[in-house]
Amino acid sequence: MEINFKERLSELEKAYNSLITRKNVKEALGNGIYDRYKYPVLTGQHAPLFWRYDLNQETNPYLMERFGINAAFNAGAIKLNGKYLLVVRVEGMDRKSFFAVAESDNGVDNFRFWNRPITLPETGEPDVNVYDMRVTQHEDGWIYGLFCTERKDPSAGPGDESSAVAQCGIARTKDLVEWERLPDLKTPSPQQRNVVLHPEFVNGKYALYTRPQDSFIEAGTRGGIGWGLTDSMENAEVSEEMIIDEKRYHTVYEVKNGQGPAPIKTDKGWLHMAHGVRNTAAGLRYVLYVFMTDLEDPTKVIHKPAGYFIAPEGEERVGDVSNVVFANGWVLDEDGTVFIYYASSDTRMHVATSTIDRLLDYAVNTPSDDFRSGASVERLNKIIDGNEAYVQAQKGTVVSENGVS
Ligand code: M1P
Repeated sequence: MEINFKERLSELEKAYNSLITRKNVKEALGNGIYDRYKYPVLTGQHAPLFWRYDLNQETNPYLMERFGINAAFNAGAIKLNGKYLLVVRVEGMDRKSFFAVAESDNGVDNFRFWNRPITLPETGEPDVNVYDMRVTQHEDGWIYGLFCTERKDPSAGPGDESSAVAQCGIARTKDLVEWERLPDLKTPSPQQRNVVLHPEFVNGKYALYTRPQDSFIEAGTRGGIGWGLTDSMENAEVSEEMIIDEKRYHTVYEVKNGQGPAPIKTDKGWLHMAHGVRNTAAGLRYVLYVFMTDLEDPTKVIHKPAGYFIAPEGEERVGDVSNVVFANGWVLDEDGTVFIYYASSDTRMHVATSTIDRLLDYAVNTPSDDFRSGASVERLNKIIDGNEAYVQAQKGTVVSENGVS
C-alpha cells in the first residue's frame, strides 16, 4: 500500500512537537519532602525525528524508523548558562548506550535534545557500552564526566556472551560539546560502577566515590560506597579504597548501593543521594536514599534517614528493568530549589523538586535505621507520644484576645 509521505511526516512532527512542548504538572499534596511531576521529562520518543528517521522520500519511501531509540534514562545533570542540561543515557534498539545532552529553560519540562549526541573519544581499548555519566563541575575548572565503560570479559569461557567487565571511564569538557577522553580509572577492585568525582580537592587530591564489586552484577564480598584519592585525573589511580557507606542486612541497600550524583555542599555537611538495592521474590528492587557526610571529613557519615527517599511508584514501576529508580543527576538553583532527576525502570527520566532547606531538614531530622523491627516500633511510638503530648498541650491552651495563655 502506498503511503502519503508528506502526510505521515506531518503527523509525526505534530505528535513530536506536542510531546516536547507538553507542560509538566506538579502532583498534588506530596510527602512534604519533594514534589513529583505527572509526566516523565524525557523518553526515547523525545529523540529528534531526524535521528530516528531518514527523511528523504527517495531513500525511505515508507518513512520508517532507521535508528530506533529504546530508552532515555540515568542522566547526569548540570546548570550552565541558565539552562538545565541533562547528559542522558540514550539506549538504541541495538542495546548500545551513548550520551546526549537535553536542555530545558525551567528544569521540569520542554527538554530538547541537542542536534547531535556526544562524540565520546575512545581509549586504546574501545568501550563496548558506556552509561550512567556523573557530571561534576570541579574546582580545578573542568567539568568531568565519569561513566561506566563496559567490555566483554576476556576470561569468559566459550559460549559465554554475557560476562562483562565494568570500569570507570573518564572524560572532561568545558561546554559538554567537545570532550577530552582520559585513561580509565585504576583501582584495586576487579570491577567498578557508579564512580563519582567529589567537586573539591581533599588534602590537595582529587577524591572519588567508588563502588567496588567482585563481578559484573554482584558486588559480592565488596560493595558499599567507597572513597579514594588520586593525585591526578589525567592518570587517575586510587590505590586505597575505604568503604564509607556499607551495604547491610535487611535494609533497602542490602545487596548493593552506589553514590548518585556528586554531593551538594551545604553549611550542615555534604548532602548525598544514592541508590540502594534489595532482593525480592520478584527480583532486585532499586530505590534512592539520602545521607550526609561531614564538611571537613567527607568520609564520615553524620546523618542517614532510615529507608528510602524515592521508590518507584505507579507507572515508574514498569519498564525494561522493572521496579527500579536510579539517579545520577541533580541541580541546586540559586534560590535553593533542588531539581532531582531520576530514571524509572531503566526506561525514562523524571524530575522531583524540593529545596535545600527541606532536604536538610529531611536528612538531619528523620530518624535513622536501628536495624530491628522492635526498634522501628520504638521510633514510631516516639512520634505518636510526641503528637499525643502536642494535642494535649493544644487542648489546654486558651486563646484569649490578649494572646495565648
Ligand atoms: O538496572 C538497574 C541499574 O543497574 C546497574 O546499577 P548497579 O551497578 O548499582 O547494579 C546499572 O547498570 C544501572 O545503569 C541500572 O539502572
